[in-house]
Amino acid sequence: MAQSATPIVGVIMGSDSDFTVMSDAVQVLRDFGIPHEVEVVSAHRTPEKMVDYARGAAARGLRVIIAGAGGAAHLPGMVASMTTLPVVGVPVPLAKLDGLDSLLSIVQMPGGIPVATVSIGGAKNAGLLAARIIGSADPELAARLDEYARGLTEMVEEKNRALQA
Ligand code: RP5
Repeated sequence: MAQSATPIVGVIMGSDSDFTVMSDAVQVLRDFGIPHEVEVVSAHRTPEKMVDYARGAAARGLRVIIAGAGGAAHLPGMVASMTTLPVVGVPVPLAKLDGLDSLLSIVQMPGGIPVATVSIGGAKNAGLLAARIIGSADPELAARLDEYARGLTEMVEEKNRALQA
């Protein structure tokens, strides 16, 4: 899958200041060659853009949305309320409460509107979860995700061999 192809994963965040965290998700999508787009969409500062983005996402070809925000992190949940695409939420840690506020704002969704919430600052896993969702209907990508998992196993074994040397 080429980067120039139509994006199938949307990475959105409440502020450009979130990109230091969210870039980990983007890196995973790049590494797996998954066409994606990156955009600042704020639930509070650009509410109408958020509505348009969420409502238009599926029709534009997106299959997964990764949404990151910090503090009063309403973006993932609000987007999930306006699309049936899977939404992966990333709690971005801010200085004051270390991301606990972001986590609770994203994870405590009411029944009926799911957001798959990763750990505080866990944008890498958000990228991998999006890849797994896409990979569930893409055997070639699924094979590369298997290979990635085998690489993690091998890395641990190498460390064990080094410990025993
Ligand atoms: C949230 O407010 C954003 O997601 C960001 O994490 C936080 C702070 O935004 P800035 O003041 O850095 O733009 O909506």
